[in-house]
Amino acid sequence: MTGKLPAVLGRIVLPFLSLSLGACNLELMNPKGAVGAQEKDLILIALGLMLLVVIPVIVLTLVFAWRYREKNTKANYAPKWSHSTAIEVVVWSIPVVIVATLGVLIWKTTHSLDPYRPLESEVEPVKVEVVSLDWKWLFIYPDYGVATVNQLPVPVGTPINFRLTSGSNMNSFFIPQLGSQIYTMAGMQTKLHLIADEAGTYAGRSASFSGPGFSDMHFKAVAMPRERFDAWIKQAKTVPAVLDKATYQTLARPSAKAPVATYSHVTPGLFDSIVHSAMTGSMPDMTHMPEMAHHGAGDMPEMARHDAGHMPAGSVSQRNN
Ligand SMILES: [Cu+2]
Repeated sequence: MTGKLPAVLGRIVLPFLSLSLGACNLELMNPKGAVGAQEKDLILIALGLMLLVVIPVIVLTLVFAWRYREKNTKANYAPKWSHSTAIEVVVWSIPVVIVATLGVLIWKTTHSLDPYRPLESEVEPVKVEVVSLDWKWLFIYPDYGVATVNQLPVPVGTPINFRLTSGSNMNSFFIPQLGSQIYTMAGMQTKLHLIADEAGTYAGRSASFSGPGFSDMHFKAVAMPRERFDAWIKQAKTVPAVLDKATYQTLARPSAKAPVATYSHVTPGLFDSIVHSAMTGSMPDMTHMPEMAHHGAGDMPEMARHDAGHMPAGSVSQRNN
């Protein structure tokens, strides 16, 4: 019995640990965009600061255990010892300095890496509207009127301004190599700003369990040079499939392992109507919700309701930059 336990632990825990660590570290430690790179630095700095405590504690534990072992007659024997100002100073001041440093660092980066904060760039951003569905990702490019499922082509070196919502369960949108993850929730809108600095294909996933099809809820973010992106848009506009209300409702039905798809035309305002439909329980007209209907969702926070983009352009752009 006792002999079996470590073997079982080894068989279950070790592969799991190496898998999870391997999967996370490789991607998080190998960022391909400015946001991801800053987050990598932040992780490493925070890790280093905490190791300033952890490593001495581990080393000193071993040193003390060895030095004050029973058989060592050379070590001081001090049964009455109770206080050392020097030790108190070290034990308190180092953690205070570390906590203060971490505090300042986190305060600053919480603001500089705020997912809602638009990225500074000379390049005009590309807008993408993300809808998490059971169990697939829908990406709408409102400026181009095209949409994709489970594939996210983006131009390199261009800020991507995401607006995100969910057509059903709560999910978490995450492209580890590009940076911050953010939640998607039905009836609400979240925002995220990312950039890819290198061309390549990056894994995207939901980082929030959302049901039986969740394990296959992957997508690929494909960062490509601007010319190739423009060519892709041109090509996408020739695809026969269109994303209208009926197509969306079919797409929104639960299904696992949804294949990559492209739609050449998206009904304008689809994203906003998906946000609103979660509040009213029905799929409204694509144009605009009657004021009664969505203002009747009394339990929604004011920001969330009015962040949905149907406000007069001036007031929205002022608040949202
Ligand atoms: Cu409103």
